[in-house]
Amino acid sequence: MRETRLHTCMLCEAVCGLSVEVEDGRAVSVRGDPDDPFSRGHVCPKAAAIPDVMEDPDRIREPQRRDGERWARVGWREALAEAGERLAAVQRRHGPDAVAIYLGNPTVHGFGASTAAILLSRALGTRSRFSATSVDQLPQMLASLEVLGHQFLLPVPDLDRATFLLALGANPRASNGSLMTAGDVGARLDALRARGGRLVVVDPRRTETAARADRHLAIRPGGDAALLLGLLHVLLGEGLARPGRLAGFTDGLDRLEALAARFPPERVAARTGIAAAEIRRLARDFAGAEAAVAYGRVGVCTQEFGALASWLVLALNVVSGALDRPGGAMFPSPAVDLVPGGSPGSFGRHRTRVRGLPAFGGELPAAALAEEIETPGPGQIRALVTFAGNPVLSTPNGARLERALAGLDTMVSIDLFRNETTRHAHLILPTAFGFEKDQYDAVFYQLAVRNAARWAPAIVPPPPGVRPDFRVLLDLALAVRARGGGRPGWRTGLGLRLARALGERRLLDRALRAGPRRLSLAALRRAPHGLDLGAHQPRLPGRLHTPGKRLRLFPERYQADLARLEADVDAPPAAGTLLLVGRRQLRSNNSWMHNSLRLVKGPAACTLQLHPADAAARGLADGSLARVRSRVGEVRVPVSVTDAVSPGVACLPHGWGHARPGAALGVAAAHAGASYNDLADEERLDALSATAALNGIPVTVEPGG
Ligand SMILES: Nc1nc2c(c(=O)[nH]1)N[C@H]1C(S)=C(S)[C@@H](COP(=O)(O)OP(=O)(O)OC[C@H]3O[C@@H](n4cnc5c(=O)[nH]c(N)nc54)[C@H](O)[C@@H]3O)O[C@H]1N2
Ligand SMILES: Nc1nc2c(c(=O)[nH]1)N[C@H]1C(S)=C(S)[C@@H](COP(=O)(O)OP(=O)(O)OC[C@H]3O[C@@H](n4cnc5c(=O)[nH]c(N)nc54)[C@H](O)[C@@H]3O)O[C@H]1N2
Ligand code: SF4
Ligand SMILES: [Mo]
Repeated sequence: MRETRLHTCMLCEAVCGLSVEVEDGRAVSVRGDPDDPFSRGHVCPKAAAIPDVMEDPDRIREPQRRDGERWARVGWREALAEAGERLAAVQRRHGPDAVAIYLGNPTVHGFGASTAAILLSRALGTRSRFSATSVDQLPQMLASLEVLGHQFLLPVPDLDRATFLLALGANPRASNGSLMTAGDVGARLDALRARGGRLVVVDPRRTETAARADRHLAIRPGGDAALLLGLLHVLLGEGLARPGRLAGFTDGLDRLEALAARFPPERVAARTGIAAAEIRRLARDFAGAEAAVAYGRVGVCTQEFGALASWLVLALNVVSGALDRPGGAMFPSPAVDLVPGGSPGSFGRHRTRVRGLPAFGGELPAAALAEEIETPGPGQIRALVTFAGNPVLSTPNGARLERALAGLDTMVSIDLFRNETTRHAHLILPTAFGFEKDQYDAVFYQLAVRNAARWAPAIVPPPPGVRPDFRVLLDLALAVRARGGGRPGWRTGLGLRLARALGERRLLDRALRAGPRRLSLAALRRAPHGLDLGAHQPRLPGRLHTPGKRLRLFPERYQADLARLEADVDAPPAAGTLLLVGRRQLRSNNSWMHNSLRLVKGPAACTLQLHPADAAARGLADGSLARVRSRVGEVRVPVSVTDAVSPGVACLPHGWGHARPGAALGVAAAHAGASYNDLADEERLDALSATAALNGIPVTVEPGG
């Protein structure tokens, strides 16, 4: 029997509503749900690949145990008991911090998984906590913590009402938007321009988004903080600042003005690669637009000046009055509000043992994981739990991390596949995926351009040997605790047993009822296409979490990093080196969907883009193989010559590199590509926030034989 069921895509932040044809318990086709008021029927090519992942012959369908290089099936009871005992034994012997946990990106793509993953983290009682945050949005969360008082108070561009979008280091036409959940973001960008609005993109590459913008400014990698100071210089120096009602509760405007005064466009032009006249024009256009908003994303965060640049994006929105104004950068009012209950966040409360790098929100930078495993001494990491992550391909110097993982006493991975990371585990615990799970995106409705909510129940049964994430995470936590693991005195907040007994649905129902809109699971069930909860309303100063509800425009924290910025701004550009930047691709999703033939067939996607002049200077032509070297490693990849990248810039997508031995991903291995993060340097960090500076890596490129 064939029936149409509704679900929500769990792959990227756009949370598209899906209409799925189900036949005999199998999803046979996936389309956009035209009746979803938020995504309006939009989907991208990845949605069709969800069933590919569910039915992938390489998917792990029963717990597996590794003995040397051999893998064998093991029952759940035995697997959980053994995982619990192995982890608890390490903690009993070496202390709670000897067990680390790494939470990958899909953790935030579901209410049940994220809730249970936090509980497992707390149950382990370890300070050795890592996640994808420190290779992603950490600088934006830090800016929100410092300026607004809460790490989750992330302002979102009010895309549907803006008349001028300044996008830095973001490519929503490929990524479908990030920290800006927007169904059919391409159509929303088109609509902005159709109503007379303007889109200006700042990116070292003429991206898919830049190619359809009013203006593209090809910035030199890492130049954003300098550019933003140049813009602020013009705004503040020419009397164009319009903080409006924000001025009534903002501190530090005078100090920001004094800082910006030191950065006239003429001073930053060489560092940014953007002419002073262009910077002045941009500042005036931005100030003159009715509803302008600045938006920065991955390219602004994962670079050498990620923290300063992310702060200055927010500062530009304050100075121009865009913050909390319709058409500006606004704060959603989601049905499940993560701000009041969630921890406001912290920075530098503890540090890594080896390099002394700061924790953010209790998490240590992923760039430090390998050395914390390798370096002996008290607190050395001897065991690792990974959940829905692939740090060997997604964090800097993956090759080193891989060697470190091989030396662990114990590793337990909760994942769908035996991939480049999980193949080092001693036990892999497989979970339900896709349409086999309920879907509610608490995190992404907190980041949506319009208030919305959509809940979908699982619509097909999982393979009999797998279990829901929620249950596996809690059962693992209980198994470790039962054997004397964890940290005495550390509580999980919500009890593990209680959480397990209540189950994911009742916990969600509670969270919805406690939320500001007093919704319930029943209310969401009655609206299977999703609820439109309206446009954003101004929420400041009420929503600020700072003492006295003041907006701290110039937090002390950033002062310390300004000397480094000034030195960089005035340094002459190094001649001859190429700077490597990343490239997200519509048909690829971080490191883990390359086993879907439908997505990887066709011309190779993992190519190094070079400007024609740079290619010619190195004797490289389109399609020829290049050897790319950085301080930490080298890869060989085919070249694709294009003037979309600026001279001096080389561009490579991340998440590839599937030729490593030991993984069980047949299709991906046949379309292996090379891993960007074999070039990314674990010592190249944004010095202030310890976020990995994955972009702007100096590399040499030569013919690769
Ligand atoms: N198809 C697809 N969609 C995805 C993902 C995916 O892998 N594939 N991943 C998802 C995830 S986890 C995230 S976090 C989001 C990310 O979403 P985005 O941030 O929109 O994605 P990117 O394409 O990485 O955009 C970063 C841009 O920064 C540019 N850049 C590099 N260095 C600099 C610099 O120094 N300054 C400036 N101004 N720009 C620079 C790069 O050229 C690139 O175009 O995408 C999500 N959506
Ligand atoms: N050079 C470079 N590196 C980057 C980036 C970049 O732009 N450039 N981007 C960074 C960013 S923004 C991010 S978010 C990270 C992502 O980095 P990670 O989070 O470490 O890795 P992913 O590639 O997202 O891998 C997700 C894993 O989760 C598994 N998985 C998927 N769905 C589920 C599920 O429902 N349940 C379970 N149990 N497992 C599941 C997949 O099989 C896969 O193993 O990469 C970062 N690394
Ligand atoms: S845009 Fe994102 S949420 Fe929408 S179908 Fe594609 S991957 Fe899924
Ligand atoms: Mo990400």
